[in-house]
Amino acid sequence: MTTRLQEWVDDVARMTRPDRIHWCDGSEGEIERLNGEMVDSGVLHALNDDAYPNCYLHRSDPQDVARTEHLTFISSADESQAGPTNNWLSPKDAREKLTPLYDGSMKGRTMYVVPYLMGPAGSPFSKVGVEITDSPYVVANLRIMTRMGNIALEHLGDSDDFAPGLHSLGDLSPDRRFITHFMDERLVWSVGSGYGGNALLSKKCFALRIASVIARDEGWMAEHMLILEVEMPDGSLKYVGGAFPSACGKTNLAMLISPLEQQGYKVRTIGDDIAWLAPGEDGRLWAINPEAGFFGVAPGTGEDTNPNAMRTFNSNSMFTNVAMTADSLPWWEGISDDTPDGLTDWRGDAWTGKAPASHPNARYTCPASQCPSISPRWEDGQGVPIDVFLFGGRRARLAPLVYESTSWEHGVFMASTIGSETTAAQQSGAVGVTRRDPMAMLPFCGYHMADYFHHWLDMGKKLTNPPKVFCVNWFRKDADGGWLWPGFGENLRVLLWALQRAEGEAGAVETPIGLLPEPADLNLEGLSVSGGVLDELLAVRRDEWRGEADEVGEFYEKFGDRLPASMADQLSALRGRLG
Ligand code: OXD
Ligand code: MN
Repeated sequence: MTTRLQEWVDDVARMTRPDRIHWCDGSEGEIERLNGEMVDSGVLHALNDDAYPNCYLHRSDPQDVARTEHLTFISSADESQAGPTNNWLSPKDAREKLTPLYDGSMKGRTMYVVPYLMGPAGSPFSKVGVEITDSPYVVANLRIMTRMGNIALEHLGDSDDFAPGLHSLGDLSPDRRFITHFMDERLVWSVGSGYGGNALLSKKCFALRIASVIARDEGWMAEHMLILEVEMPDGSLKYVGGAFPSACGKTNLAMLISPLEQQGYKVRTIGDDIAWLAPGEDGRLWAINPEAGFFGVAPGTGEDTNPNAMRTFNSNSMFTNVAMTADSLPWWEGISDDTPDGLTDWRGDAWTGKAPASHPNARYTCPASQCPSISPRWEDGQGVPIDVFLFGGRRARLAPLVYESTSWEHGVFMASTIGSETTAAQQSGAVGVTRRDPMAMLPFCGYHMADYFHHWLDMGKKLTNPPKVFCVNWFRKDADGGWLWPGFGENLRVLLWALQRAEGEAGAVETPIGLLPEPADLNLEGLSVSGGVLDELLAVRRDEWRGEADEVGEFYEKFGDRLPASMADQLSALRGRLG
């Protein structure tokens, strides 16, 4: 172990004053002991051991059920480095505000030192983080979500290159809750929340916010993207990176079941939430999934929507804020058609039927290795070469099912404009309002978003064979509010068009917003979608898009003259094409 690590652990212990310090080794014995202790203390409930062996339910504080973006900060030296879309807290103010909250915060508790590795062991992409936490629930989740324990210390060797993260539950009050990122030190401080994205510092804090800054400096990319593999009928393997705002079905898309197996199209999962991507010597962009587990939204997950997820979390998994049946099975809206009698709701009370039994942001945490669709290449240390990027949000109108960019710059422009209706994954703000979410990174980019656009443009210059960029929208509705597109597995048909376009094999028509398929360009075999519905799914209405261009213009104003000139040019060119 390095001196830097030991010194940091000693400093934290002096500040937080735990009763005990435990260095996690990641062993089976350790997690068994820890889970047993949590069952004894009521932090976890063991679920039905026949149907869900080694699975547990955790009920969080009802005030602590989602990421809290308004309490999440970037503590870069200078406010302008954080940009207009992040909350900024000066490093000095952050220390002054948070130090008293950490002062003695671990008294009577155990302090866990949790080394973890992001990325496969031995991969040049992989990075080590160390989280100090007083939450055994966080330790158990980190053990699923990352390669945790000795494996990380071995990767670190005698290097000092690790990202430290300090987490304490504090008193769980939102009034004393802060999550901040000291960018110059690659350090995260989080206090006052035990919820996933606020407390599992490996995920949004390190693998996205901190990593996005490291990636900018080192010439790679940390993105809020799923990675999936498509095997074509000739046996070739294609790779898709997909960025969608939270709760738009990334996990379902990453695990989709091919409706075209008989035609020889197979789909496998590499990752469902985060991708680290770097240019290869071949001029392509190569990606790894730095995580080792899935932290998915439970409600809406069922046999018909995501059977692969159902097979992934039925052992060795953790459930948070779901309901429970009388037989101690986890339950949520969408897992079954019928609602069993005798449910206990997510708060632990007998369910009255007046509100959802599970929290809308209830989660499962499960090992990626258990996923039936996991690709044999998911732990390939070299990563996989990305053929196409998909960007999408939830748009009830306007955005067609799919459209393709005409250049890398146009693709970066398109990706910067995606928007989505807000969901329950964000604790603050109204649900159902459309907000712009460039590259689905708005809550996760650790620096000025305009500089992030520059970085995307620069990366394109380093790639002789960049991924083709597409926007998709599975969520378009008809006048009566019904979905136009069946979604789920059928989304493969859209992916296939994109992959064929990347190979120069499928047709497209030019429109003012980009290239669109005609219905005949899509593989629709076995799918019953009427011609009228397809026309509506692929409709581009100039008047609506003129309004959209105005909104994008307003959004871009936030960035002032830091916005790359070529993005402003793309917007004017769009306006020109719309007339
Ligand atoms: C997540 C999120 O939990 O994006 O992955 O909110
Ligand atoms: Mn996410």
